[in-house]
Amino acid sequence: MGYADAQEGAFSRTAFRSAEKKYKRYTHVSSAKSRNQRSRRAQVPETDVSEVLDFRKIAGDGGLAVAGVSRVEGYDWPVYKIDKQPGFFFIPEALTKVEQVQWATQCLTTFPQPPNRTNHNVMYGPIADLWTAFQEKKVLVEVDSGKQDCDSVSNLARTDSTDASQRVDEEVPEGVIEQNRFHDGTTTSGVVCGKSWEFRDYSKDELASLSKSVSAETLVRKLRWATVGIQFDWSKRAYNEALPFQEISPKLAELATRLAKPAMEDEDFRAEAAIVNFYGPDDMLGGHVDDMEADMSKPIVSISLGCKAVFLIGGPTRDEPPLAMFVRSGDVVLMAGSARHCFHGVPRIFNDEKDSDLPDFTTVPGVDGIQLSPILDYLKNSRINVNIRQVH
Ligand SMILES: O=C(O)CCC(=O)C(=O)O
Repeated sequence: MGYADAQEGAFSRTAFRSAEKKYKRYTHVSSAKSRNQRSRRAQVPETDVSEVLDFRKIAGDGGLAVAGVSRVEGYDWPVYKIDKQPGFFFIPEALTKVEQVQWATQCLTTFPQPPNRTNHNVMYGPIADLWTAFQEKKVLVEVDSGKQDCDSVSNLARTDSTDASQRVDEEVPEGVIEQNRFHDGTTTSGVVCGKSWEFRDYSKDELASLSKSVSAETLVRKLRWATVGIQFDWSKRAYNEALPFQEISPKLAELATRLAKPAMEDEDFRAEAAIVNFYGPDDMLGGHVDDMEADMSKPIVSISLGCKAVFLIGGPTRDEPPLAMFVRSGDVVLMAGSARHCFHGVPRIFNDEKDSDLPDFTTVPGVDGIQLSPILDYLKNSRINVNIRQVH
């Protein structure tokens, strides 16, 4: 977050950019050469993942030895460090299956609740009870509120990442399109004075007569981020403590403090803010540096839930070739010290059943009466990342 230099160099052929292109998802597209030629389907290149570091293989029975990767002593569970990345730690399977389901449930139900902001704020203002509305098949409609007050922070779209207009098309094989960028940089200010949005039950016929409406299902599908704890203003690339916020819950703070231990010296990590990223199959997060926290030596505690992904960590410039590694549901990455100044990103989500490496969650109990199957259905095609920060 903060994302210094996120746009810079996006056009140039840097080592980081090359790695993103190597791992990103390509999809088939038909290309008609001319009116008289038959359209043809291009060959989608297989992604070569042979160089992707797999910590589960390193931690597994017989432990695969990888040069430059070693286990950190002093913990009852496996914690790994990488010689070339001081301050970077990887904890495979840090969360149990029960914890993964519990936190995924929180991410979809509680974390997007106001006063926490999401990418939808900019268009619709605060949306309460999105997940419930999705379960009840509700529709968000624009209504006259009579109020004249407007959202003073209107431009909160996350603009940290390169967008689709920055594609380097000459490298894309003919007939293959690149996947959508995760954060599209949209900065529309959609909050109109005197109008607000409410969830309602509408029949299809009634909906046809409405000019402005969007289903809760679409809103869940298009949910891209939520900010928890001290709120972050993407347009200013800074925390905005003037915005109302709820403190990080003691349970999340306790989890983050426990997980952060390998990257802390003598004191305890204090969880003050978190960003929850929601990735669909075609989403990615472009290379960036998180540099908005006052004390950059403190770790970012980054939890993966749902489908497997490729995570890249490079150096302080995009010119340094990044290391690629798989992150699976339950894995935790810590970035502290000099690793905090390194470009990182997520170029690829694997949502195919054979590649997603989703644990079997069917035996896991649900949370607080919330129906589990829609949460598990969501996870089948998505990845959620919760990254927790100490701001001060
Ligand atoms: O999704 C991830 O694993 C990384 C997220 C991240 O780098 C960020 O939100 O700054």
